[in-house]
Amino acid sequence: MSELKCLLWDVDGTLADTERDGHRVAFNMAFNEAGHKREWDVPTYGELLAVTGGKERIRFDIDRGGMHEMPAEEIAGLHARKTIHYQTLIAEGRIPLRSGVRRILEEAYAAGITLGVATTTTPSALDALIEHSLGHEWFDRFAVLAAGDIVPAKKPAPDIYTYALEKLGMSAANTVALEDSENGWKAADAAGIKCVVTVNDYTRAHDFTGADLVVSEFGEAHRDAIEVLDNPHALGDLHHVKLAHLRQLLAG
Ligand code: XBP
Ligand code: MG
Repeated sequence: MSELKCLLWDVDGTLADTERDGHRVAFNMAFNEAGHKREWDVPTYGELLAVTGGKERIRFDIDRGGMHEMPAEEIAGLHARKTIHYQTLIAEGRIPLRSGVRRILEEAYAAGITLGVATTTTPSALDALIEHSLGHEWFDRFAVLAAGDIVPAKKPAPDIYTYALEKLGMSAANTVALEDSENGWKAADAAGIKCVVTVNDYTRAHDFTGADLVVSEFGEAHRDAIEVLDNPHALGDLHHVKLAHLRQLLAG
């Protein structure tokens, strides 16, 4: 039995549905601008999401014959342009937070729970989402923003979670992770952190066997009840996910 002291948040797909209408669109803008005859449509991008990290995703598409060969510096340049396009899309306010995210964040912050981010996304892309979707004050409210190439191995490796815990001086036993994908859940699990999964259209069919709670969204009291896909700890009253449920996961 442990006390909940820390929440570690994934970003893409968890805080907001950034992949389909944010990252994917920005990749295509960068490809088009650079004269690459390549467009990642919605299903293709779903396949490519098996690989975390934008540069790694381009490399993967090259290796499977989707794009022509290019050196690492060119991939990095293409990805840098993609990140700029992504920041612009986010600044236009196109990507709202998912339901229940702000409520849980605010309740946890008010309760003195340490908040952190553990993501494979690029730091400047994360900054744009915080600034435009969450609000500037959240730069101070997150005690750590662990992102991108700060660790060599991206999710499903546990490294980004281990890094965040070390930075915070926090134990995995007092922490819950919030994730949306199989790679994300595996990363949290490999770091020994209990994990709540909130699925989206890209991740609903992923294998979350062993996750601590799997839901369609965190939800809100005034909206329809969320869909509970897996509830192995038998948490009660899951109309929407509350901070109390996250505490219960560690208490049980
Ligand atoms: C998701 C990712 C990222 C984004 C693209 O990160 O794998 O690569 O798709 O971002 P998470 P970059 O779910 O861990 O937040 O192009 O900046 O890598
Ligand atoms: Mg994610």
